[in-house]
Amino acid sequence: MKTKITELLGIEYPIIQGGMAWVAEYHLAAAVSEAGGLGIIGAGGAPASFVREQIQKTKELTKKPFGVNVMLMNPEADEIAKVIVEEGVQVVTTGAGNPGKYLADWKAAGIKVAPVVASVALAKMMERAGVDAVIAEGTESGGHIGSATTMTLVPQVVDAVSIPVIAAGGIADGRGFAAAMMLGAEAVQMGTRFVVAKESIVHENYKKKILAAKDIDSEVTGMTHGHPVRQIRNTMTREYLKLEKAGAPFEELEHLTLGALRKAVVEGDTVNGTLMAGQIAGMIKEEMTCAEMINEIMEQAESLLHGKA
Ligand code: TUI
Repeated sequence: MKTKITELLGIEYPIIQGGMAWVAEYHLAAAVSEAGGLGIIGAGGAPASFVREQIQKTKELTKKPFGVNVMLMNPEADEIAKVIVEEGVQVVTTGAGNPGKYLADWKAAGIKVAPVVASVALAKMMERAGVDAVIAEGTESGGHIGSATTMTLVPQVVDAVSIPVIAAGGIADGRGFAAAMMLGAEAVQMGTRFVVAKESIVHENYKKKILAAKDIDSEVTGMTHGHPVRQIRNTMTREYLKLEKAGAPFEELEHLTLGALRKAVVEGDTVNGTLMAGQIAGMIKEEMTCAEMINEIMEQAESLLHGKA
């Protein structure tokens, strides 16, 4: 399938992997790129040296394009921005902030840049700053989120900018993909479905929680402190929300979440860990390879979009 995004990025299918902290490491990124999508290394809160290693390992596994996601709250974001240029990375996505100060260097290096936006205002600002595309991410997504839904955000961003729009949040099969195209998107970004990919290194306990999740099993913590994070309900979220409701200060709440994503992804701690996942987790029932997922999604979407379903 050809779209403005497959042409821009030099990929086969308009499916981009979310830049998930801890989860989106080189095995997953390489597998998605090898399957014809765009694999992404998620820098998350990692040091720049770790990101460089991840880039080098991905290059050993695939000759196809891949990208790096810069989580802009990372204290080493400046160094990571430089590593990306030095290593000749072809595509950058960003999250949790405004990447404005890095754009000149990235564009001078010929890097394609697609920031995540959660509002029309930021999408327009990013277009003016010269980015190549924007990722309109709805509140259905896992992890750090904005407040608009994918259904409302994507068409409003499409109407507001002339650059291609990538839809994200709540998309995990060919129906969601086709719907995103109907809203005017040129590609989709998926996170939660790739967490349970066979190539994903995420702890089996975490994967089982996603596979067992029902439609309303996610919860948003941190709303009162301006850092809302969607994750699967567990002992930690119950405790967090109880304290948050009682007006606990940020420092006390932060204590609960510090290192909790690592606990979930690496140690498989589903009680005290942060099981970030989107609302679509309830629909994901099977662990598959990235190639199987992408092929299934594209087949379903093509038949829907061509009226054959
Ligand atoms: O960034 C994400 N999702 C994430 S980042 C993350 S790392 C983390 N780890 C532990 C606790 C908390 C976070 C986990 N999930 N998605 C992209 C995204 N960006 N969603 C929303 C935004 C966003 C919000 C506001 C982007 C820009 C923005 O505007 C800021 C500004 O300065 O204008």
